[in-house]
Amino acid sequence: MTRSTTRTHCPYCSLNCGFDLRTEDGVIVDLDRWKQSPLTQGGLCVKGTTAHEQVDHEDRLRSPLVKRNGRLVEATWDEALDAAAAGFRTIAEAHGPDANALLSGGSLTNEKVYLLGKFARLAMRTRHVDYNGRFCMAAAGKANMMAFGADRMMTPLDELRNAEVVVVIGAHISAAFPVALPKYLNLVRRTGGTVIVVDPRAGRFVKPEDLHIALEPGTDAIFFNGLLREIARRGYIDRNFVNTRTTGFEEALASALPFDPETVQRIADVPIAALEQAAELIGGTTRCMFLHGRGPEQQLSGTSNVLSIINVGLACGHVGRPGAGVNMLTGQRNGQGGREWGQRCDQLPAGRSIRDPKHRRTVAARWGVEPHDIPDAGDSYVEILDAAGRREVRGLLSICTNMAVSAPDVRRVDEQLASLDHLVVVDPFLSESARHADVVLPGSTFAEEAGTITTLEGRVIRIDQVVAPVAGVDDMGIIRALAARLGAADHFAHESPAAVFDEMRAVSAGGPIDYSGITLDRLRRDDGVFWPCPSLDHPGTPQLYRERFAHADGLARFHPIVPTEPLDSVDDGYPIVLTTGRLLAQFLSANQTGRIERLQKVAPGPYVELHPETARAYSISKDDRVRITSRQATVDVPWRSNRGLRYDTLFMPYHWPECNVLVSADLDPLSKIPGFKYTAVRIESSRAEIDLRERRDTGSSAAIVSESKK
Ligand SMILES: Nc1nc2c(c(=O)[nH]1)N[C@H]1C(S)=C(S)[C@@H](COP(=O)(O)OP(=O)(O)OC[C@H]3O[C@@H](n4cnc5c(=O)[nH]c(N)nc54)[C@H](O)[C@@H]3O)O[C@H]1N2
Ligand SMILES: Nc1nc2c(c(=O)[nH]1)N[C@H]1C(S)=C(S)[C@@H](COP(=O)(O)OP(=O)(O)OC[C@H]3O[C@@H](n4cnc5c(=O)[nH]c(N)nc54)[C@H](O)[C@@H]3O)O[C@H]1N2
Ligand code: SF4
Ligand SMILES: [Mo]
Repeated sequence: MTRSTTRTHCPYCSLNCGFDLRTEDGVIVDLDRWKQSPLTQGGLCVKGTTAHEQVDHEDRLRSPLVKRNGRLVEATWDEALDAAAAGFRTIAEAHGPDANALLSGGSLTNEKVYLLGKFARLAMRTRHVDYNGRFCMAAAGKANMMAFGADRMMTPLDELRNAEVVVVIGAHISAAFPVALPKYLNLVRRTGGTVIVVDPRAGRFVKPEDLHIALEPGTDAIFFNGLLREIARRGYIDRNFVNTRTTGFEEALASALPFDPETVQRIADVPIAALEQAAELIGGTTRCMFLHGRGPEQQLSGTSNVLSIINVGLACGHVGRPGAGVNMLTGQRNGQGGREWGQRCDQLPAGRSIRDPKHRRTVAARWGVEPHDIPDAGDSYVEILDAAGRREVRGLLSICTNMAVSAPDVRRVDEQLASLDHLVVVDPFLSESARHADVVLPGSTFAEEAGTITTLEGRVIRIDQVVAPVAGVDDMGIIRALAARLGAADHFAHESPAAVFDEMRAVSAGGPIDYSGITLDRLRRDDGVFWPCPSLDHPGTPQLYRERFAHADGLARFHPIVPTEPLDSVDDGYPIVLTTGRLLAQFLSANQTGRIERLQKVAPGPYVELHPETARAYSISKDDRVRITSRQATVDVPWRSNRGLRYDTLFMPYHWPECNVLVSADLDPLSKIPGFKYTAVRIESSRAEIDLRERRDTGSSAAIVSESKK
């Protein structure tokens, strides 16, 4: 028997907890904690301890599938790859290359992200390539680019040790970042510091001694404008920092002046005393760290919401000093690298802009093409699906994303996928989206590939291959095989992920996201390396912006914020806000975690949370189901009581399609992120008999009842 042990990282969230996987004769048999793993030090949540169970799972796709007579049937790799490529070729010939599109994901390694961006531009020759970070980090990334000139967490999380005040804004730490972060918050509390939580719902991580600001959903910019005004009134502006390191303060402050404490109380439902206390705590310390999650970001005003938080951080000078920072919490394991390496519709690799002629020239030279061979910027994720609905996009390659659960207004997504002439899905498991596919190619899991990942902190780490791909070919092999069939083999001749990484380092040299000094050997030796790292002897850059920001003039920018009403706002017909998010035991569309028995037991299917008083007001009793109607649709689900919620707010975990049936596909105009965190709904008790919807064997007892008229 051959035994071996390989060090790797959890495939789910951006904390990237490390562990060792033990194999016997090429099969994973167990997992050992890696006690010194960066950031999380051997910690693992229940998803991590079971992550390896997906690799050899009986549901794994072990053979490609092609649609024949309306049914997906097994095919050989050659048949399936030929059919996949032929579909894209036929569409391009008849309707032009922009009639094909590619959608991908932030769970892919940096190498695959890079190859996919290149594949879209040089093999499919389409403008339309985007990825699921559009649903996730788009608003935070856009705001960080606007304010600071770069898109990366500015302070490594270990600086939380030095923080006196931590402000957690719309991040559900106990479910979404369950390892390391709760410990840091406890440390802050134990050492006499304060945790401020800005969230309409109190997650388990919120403690009685914290200052919990249960604002009305969708009102972050109002609250943070009010906070800026109050901090200025109390004389807490760091004038020296503002004068020497930033521009635009006066305009930002002017935009905040209408938001006096009474106005904030009236619109955002934040008590005047709470606003004053927050202003005193945040303004009165030099060691304050902001951590924001998707709460303020997945809104139609997501970008301005984040900018309003940044305004407060900059005004107090909470940047670049010990225990300080305005930090976004990236979500997927490679949510950071996923937005760096060119799979975004407006971006070339290493954060280079597709619209900047100099960047186009640099990338074209490395790729051995002319700048005009690289297509222009294309559409974002939801816009690509919309174009499919209009039959402007007719072919779609979907790899590592599951829009039939995760995109807003999923019933419309089902129609859009059905109206495609050609859908190719690459996924280790048959997903809801793959049911619409013409060709399904078995994708790889984390254990079947090598490469690099960039964690939420901006730390580049290394993934080693543990076992051979169960279907015989891995994702990179699929990309290469398709490229060859589309006549672009020369651009994808890399022998290994390491060769891809070397090309990426070269493309990044001297650019905004510089990996040129990072080598796989360094990643093996160290705890990872933070970018930018421009040379082999450069130590990497854990802390950004100590002396300058990434804008050409080195200054950060304030932005005036004019809060807007949510488009889908509450009214008499839809008086309650539905907000959505995560459960500890499931990951995103649950296509992986939903197959792991231990996780399914804890979180078997959809439900909605109501405050018990809200349930009483609507005469909903314990065993009733709740019928929820939004302007999109109606669903029927079981409910659970949660005293940590506002009376006028419901929470629904999003891991099952019942949730996004309700959410509209409207977008934040600046970042094109959907408003997953705010849907106006009405509720009633539902005791009616209903048809149960078929869905894996999750034991889901939810039902999608009907479509409501807009
Ligand atoms: N277990 C688990 N962990 C995960 C994931 C998973 O699927 N499962 N996914 C990963 C990914 S991709 C991501 S992006 C992260 C997401 O991490 P989080 O952003 O922490 O996760 P969410 O559950 O979406 O929680 C958002 C929080 O915002 C609050 N909120 C809702 N509306 C508002 C509002 O208007 N304003 C404010 N201030 N708050 C509001 C909600 O009550 C909730 O507490 O998690 C990562 N970690
Ligand atoms: N209502 C609501 N909707 C949301 C959110 C919310 O808070 N509320 N959150 C949004 C957020 S933050 C995100 S990030 C998106 C995520 O939305 P999705 O893009 O749907 O994310 P996943 O469910 O991870 O889908 C990834 C798919 O790729 C497969 N996969 C995983 N790893 C690999 C790999 O290495 N190779 C290949 N080929 N396939 C792989 C998985 O099996 C899965 O089917 O959802 C968003 N949708
Ligand atoms: S899901 Fe996140 S917290 Fe849980 S083990 Fe994996 S990386 Fe760690
Ligand atoms: Mo995400």
